[in-house]
Amino acid sequence: MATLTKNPNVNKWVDEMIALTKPDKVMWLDGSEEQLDELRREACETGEMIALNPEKLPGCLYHRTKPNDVARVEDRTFICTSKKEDAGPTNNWMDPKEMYAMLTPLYDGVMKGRTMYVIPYSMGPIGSPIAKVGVEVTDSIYVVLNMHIMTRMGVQAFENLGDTSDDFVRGLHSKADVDPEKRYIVQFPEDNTIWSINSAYGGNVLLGKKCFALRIASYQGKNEGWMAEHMLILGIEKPNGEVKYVTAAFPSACGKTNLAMLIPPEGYKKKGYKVWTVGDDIAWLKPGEDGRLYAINPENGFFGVAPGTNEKSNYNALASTKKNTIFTNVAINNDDNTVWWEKLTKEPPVNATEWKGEKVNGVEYTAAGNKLAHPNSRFTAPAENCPCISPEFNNPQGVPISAMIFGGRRAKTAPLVYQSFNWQHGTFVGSIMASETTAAAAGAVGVVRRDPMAMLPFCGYNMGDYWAHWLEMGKILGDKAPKIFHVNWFRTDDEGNFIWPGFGDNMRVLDWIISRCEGTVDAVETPIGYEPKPEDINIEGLDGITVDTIADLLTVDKDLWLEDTKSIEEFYSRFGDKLPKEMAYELEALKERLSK
Ligand code: GTP
Ligand code: SPV
Ligand code: MN
Repeated sequence: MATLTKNPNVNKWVDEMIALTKPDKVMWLDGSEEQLDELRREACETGEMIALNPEKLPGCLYHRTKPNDVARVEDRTFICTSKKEDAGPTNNWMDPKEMYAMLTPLYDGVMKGRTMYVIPYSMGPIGSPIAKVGVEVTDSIYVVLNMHIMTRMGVQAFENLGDTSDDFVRGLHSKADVDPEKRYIVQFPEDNTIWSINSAYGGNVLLGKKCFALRIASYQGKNEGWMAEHMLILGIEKPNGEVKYVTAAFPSACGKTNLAMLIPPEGYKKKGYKVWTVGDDIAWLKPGEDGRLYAINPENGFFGVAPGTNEKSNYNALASTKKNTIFTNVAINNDDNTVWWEKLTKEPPVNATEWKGEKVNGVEYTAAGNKLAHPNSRFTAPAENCPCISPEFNNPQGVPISAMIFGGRRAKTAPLVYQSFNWQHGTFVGSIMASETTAAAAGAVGVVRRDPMAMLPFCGYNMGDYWAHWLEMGKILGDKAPKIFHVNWFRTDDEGNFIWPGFGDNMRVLDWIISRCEGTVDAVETPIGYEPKPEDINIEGLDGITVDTIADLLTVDKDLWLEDTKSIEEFYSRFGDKLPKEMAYELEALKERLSK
């Protein structure tokens, strides 16, 4: 099939990829429904995908990946820059020449007997000055159908690129044999190139997402004066109709999608508050003409964690999955050919197929302690399905950001919310983030690790240089910079139960954050930052939560924090002279305030 673009840079690169992987056929994705339907039909015929109940879940497809291929693989993810120090101590590194030499034989002829799909896509609204173009070649229909939901895919992306530009990200993916021993997810930031092989799962293969929109884009942002962050974007509409936008960076599976689609508690709804979703995972941020920081969501859909999502916990996310959605590694309810996952409903289906494909009695199976859906099972849902999608979602200019929020899962240390003293201190607050690990990446779950700005697995260059870039952006933005906050929804009591109700009630914390941005509420100065007075968190209509509970959620245990500073110091020491002196200064200042 003929190429879709005159751009010689694209055509030359695709020809090279064809010569390397030797597919039987090449198909350029123009984005038409006709073409996509042909692929859906083919995938259902071969069993790669399963069509779900057309009445209850119209246009929805099911897919299961190999049990060895269910999450991102951080130990097999590389940043290949010519100098090792440019990747930094938190990334796996290999010399680009060596990496290309090692991977080339794995790709040689890998698409023999297969079709190569060439996917042009835009990250960000077509025509946005912040958007960028990528081209992914892949041998997986699953990837094509997911990229269709997650990005603006098709010929219009080439129109955005133009006939001569070389500014596109080159993504080469092959599922190959899905061999975990030969699985590599490799970024070459200096070449605008991503090579991914032997996986067919999510963040490893939808190359527009973590590989481009965070790893490559963070590197581009440093060089071009903007930021690519692992952040949701939401708008809070006040009763007077004014909308304030905030971003929030939480590590994987720590509540971004939930916060982005939050439904305010009754009391707030009655007053006229609304929440609008702009993005649930990634934000690209750039100073606008008025000097403020503007954000776009480079994605066009949600690749969300399924388990735990239900009518009550996240109504809007669930509603987004009711049509034209792809489900990966959830369970099937065989009574009506729909899907199920843990906590979707109280009772699991009796007549179920668990995520690996075995037919089981769902009630007995879960009673024995098994999970029907994989903990990192996901839905890929079009953003346009979301009942609270922001009217600004496609605004090419993005939305102006008032506050940036960091957060993680901490059982004890971090309080419910605090505000940084200023941008530099806020950068420090982001840099010392820590969180318990989740099922979103392969490896142990529940281990506390440092995860600066929720970017540990996603920063495409030296994290020390990344902090320097944050400081630099603060200088450019000056007094127009967003205010920086930190939250923790996950403090537990002595029995290990979450104290804060979370979810929709997080609106109460957002309310305080917005009031701080507007300068309409006071705060208490603590060694770690400004905290609310307990009575300033609105608890109206909350069962079992008193002002004392809030006070408890806001305590700063100085001994625990001093203990924590030791681990920060150890973490910082890995960066050597790449650690900005401002960060070292902030750490010393924190220690001093805690010791007083
Ligand atoms: P990625 O897509 O991996 O980046 O995850 P995410 O950050 O979007 O996380 P998501 O919103 O999907 O939430 C992950 C898990 O956290 C789910 O099991 C939620 O039920 C749980 N969660 C989200 N918000 C809250 C909250 O406010 N309180 C509590 N206790 N749990 C929450
Ligand atoms: C994450 O792990 O942060 C995700 C899922 O959003 S993945 O696309 O697999 O990276
Ligand atoms: Mn994510």
